[in-house]
Amino acid sequence: MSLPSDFLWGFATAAYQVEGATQQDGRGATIWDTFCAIPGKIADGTDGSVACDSYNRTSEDIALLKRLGATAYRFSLSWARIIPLGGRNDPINQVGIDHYVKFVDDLLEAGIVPFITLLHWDVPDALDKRYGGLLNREEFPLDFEHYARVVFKAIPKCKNWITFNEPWCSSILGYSTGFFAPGRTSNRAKSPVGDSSREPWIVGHNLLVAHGRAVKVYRDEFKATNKGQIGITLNGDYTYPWDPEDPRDVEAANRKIEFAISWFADPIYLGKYPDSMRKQLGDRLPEFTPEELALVHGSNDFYGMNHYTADYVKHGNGNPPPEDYLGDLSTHPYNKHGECIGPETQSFWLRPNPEGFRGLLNWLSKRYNYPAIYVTENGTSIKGENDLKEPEILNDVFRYEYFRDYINAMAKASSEDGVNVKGYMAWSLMDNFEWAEGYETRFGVTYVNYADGQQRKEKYSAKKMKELFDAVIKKD
Ligand code: GBH
Repeated sequence: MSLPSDFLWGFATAAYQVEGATQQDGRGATIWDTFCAIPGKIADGTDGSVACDSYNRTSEDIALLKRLGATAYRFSLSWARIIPLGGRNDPINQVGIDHYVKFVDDLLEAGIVPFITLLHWDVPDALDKRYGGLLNREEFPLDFEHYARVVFKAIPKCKNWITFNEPWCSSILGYSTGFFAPGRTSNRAKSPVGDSSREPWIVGHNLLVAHGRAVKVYRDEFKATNKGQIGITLNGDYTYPWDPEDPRDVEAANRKIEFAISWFADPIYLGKYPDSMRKQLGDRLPEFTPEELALVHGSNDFYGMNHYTADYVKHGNGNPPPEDYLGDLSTHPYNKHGECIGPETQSFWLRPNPEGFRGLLNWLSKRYNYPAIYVTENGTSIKGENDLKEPEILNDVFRYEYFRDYINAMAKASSEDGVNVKGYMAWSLMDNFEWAEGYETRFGVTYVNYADGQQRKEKYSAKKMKELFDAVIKKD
């Protein structure tokens, strides 16, 4: 088992989860600042106002990456630092741009290849208030296109661009369950506004069109000179039928991936929404206009893959409620024979299943004709980790074993199955603000001591990562 000699590996983070400094240097508010301020939305009542303070510690973070041997780093830009009000006629904040230009220069100087995500969920709040943010089919894609152009122009040295992180989460968690900002849902106990039967499908559609617009700008105006590549990052679990003998479970397991991933990837690679989604959602799933489809179809230079876990899937009753977003099915940690998918972690949705990583790499490769894949996130929390103190908390053997098994599964997919995987970024470089879970759930290979000035200390998994990759990356 092996990975190609030019394989890139490193770590990933996102602006709102690590930067802090939310009031600094002219940054505008984002929907996450607003959401965190609503009592009850974040488990421990915290927010991202300080987080890891990475905005003020760029050289410390780069030194850390270098020490760990990383050859790539994926991070996201805070749109509201660059255009505080977000819109295409709003003022630009040069200090925000300068910050990221210098960060990219410093990464390159350290020999680390930057992967920039344009939007990792933190939509400028002013756009949400002005016209409904992601719900607006005309305005949002145009404002995103403008923001993308400003950034491409300012940072020509970055060669790897990701438009959106996990549009599934923005759509479903933001507009169906209300678990994430802006928290809209039909559940009136959670939100006075929202329509879970329609809004998530509209938002998903608008994100696809906005992605297509940004890609067109990059290809038309920058690609020839800057020679970079651009894609979108999608999240999705692998699935196994709860009862492999029941064809309805087999079909449901496949449908689960279609509702999570093909919702976005089919329009991009195949030029249409999956039949299973059209069948269940009817006209609640928007239709592409010819102009929109021309923007979306063929709009990935590479596939950005976020992957963490797998589920057993049982078929539903054929009559899903209007707020169903899974595809008329249920997910389970145990199958019919009582076999468990993997051990528990601190995250209710995450159980390690490395074989599923290989399974999904193959599933994607077959459906989308072996695209270039960058794994833009993969990692795990550990049950009870946050209850530990130093030095025990640094001894994350469970996380190390997770990485070892997932990296080996990926190497097998590469050398034995012909999957075209070109890079891997572990989630995450350091413990950080885990959205609705606050700081109670840790994903870092580096421990962050929030009680003591955000001090960083490498865990065991951080120190072992280079060794794991050295063992599988081919030498020229
Ligand atoms: C990533 O999403 C994010 O990109 C990153 O910011 C985050 O810190 C990291 O995971 C760790 O959580 O509420 O039952 O419907 C991972 C994919 C998809 C995992 C949605 C949680 C919630 C399922 N996420 N899922 S549910």
